[in-house]
Amino acid sequence: MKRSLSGIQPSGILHLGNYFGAMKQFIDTQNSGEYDGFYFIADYHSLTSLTDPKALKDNTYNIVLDYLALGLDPKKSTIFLQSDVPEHTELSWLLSNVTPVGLLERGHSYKDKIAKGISPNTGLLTYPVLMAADILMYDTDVVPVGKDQKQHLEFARDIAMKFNQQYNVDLFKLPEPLILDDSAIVPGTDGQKMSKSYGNTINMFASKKELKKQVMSIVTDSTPLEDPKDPNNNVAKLYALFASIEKQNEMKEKFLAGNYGYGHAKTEVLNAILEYFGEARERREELAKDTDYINEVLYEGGKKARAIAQEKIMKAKEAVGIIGNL
Ligand code: AQP
Repeated sequence: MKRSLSGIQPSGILHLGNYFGAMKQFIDTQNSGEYDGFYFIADYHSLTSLTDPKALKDNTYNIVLDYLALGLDPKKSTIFLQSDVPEHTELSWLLSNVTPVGLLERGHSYKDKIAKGISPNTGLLTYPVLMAADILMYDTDVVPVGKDQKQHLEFARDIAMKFNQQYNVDLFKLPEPLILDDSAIVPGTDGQKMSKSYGNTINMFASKKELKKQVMSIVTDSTPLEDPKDPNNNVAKLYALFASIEKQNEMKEKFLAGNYGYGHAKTEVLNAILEYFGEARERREELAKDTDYINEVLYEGGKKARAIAQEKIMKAKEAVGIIGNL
């Protein structure tokens, strides 16, 4: 059976971009029965941008709830915390020594964050090396991710090849990205990539009041109500995530005809979100009452992942000539 692996950073609350870009595919691959799925919470990665310990703890717990409420099943998939498998950081160090700094400096995500005025720490630069370790540790075949992560996947392949070549081993498998074209990059309320760190998210499990506020804040132009509007505006793009082709075309026609305002369309988007995530929202409320169950899921998942990681790190250390006695 092929192995699928991916993670999400607990750097904030899960949003539509995380869901349609990544999470939905975790669940679809799990339910296809064709993959052995490993899905983790990238808590070490989130330290590159998050410095509030309480927020990190809350976000971590929230993402596990999201995973479970949206349909990841611990009986079928391995769900764990990155930090429960310290071998990830150990492997990251070994890999960093075959990774040219120039490669990391060319990272789109790194460059985008700098362009946004974020002052980079070393972790932000070396983020793709830790990500390569996450993936290569488990002989991963496919990595379901959003399009923004495509380059990081290429880095993971480059790093694997470099390590295998340098040490003349066949230790790391080359992973393939699994990217769905129609939700490759989900736009945020401002039309740019929806991102926790850009403050432009729509969080499907936010309170209904907050969700409404987020949807109503989708940026539109000032075309008067009665005039025709661009049918590919930000509101229509987000509606497309939920609606059938027929419904999408209906909305486009209404925009072209005029007398259909952005406010009307936003209300349709809000209703679509509430309907789409209605059941998951209820399940999530139930799951939130059972902290023991959440901890048990993480404990079991961590144990299973760690056993695999311990074997792999021994082989990696042996390849580079590190003698481990313990
Ligand atoms: N807007 C998006 N469209 C499609 N996919 C997206 N993903 C994130 N945003 C979009 C996918 O979600 C997965 C988990 O992402 P992450 O949280 O690990 O990192 P990220 O891509 O950096 O997500 P954010 O929200 O932009 O986080 P911050 O702001 O903390 O950097 C990935 O598979 C990603 O492709």
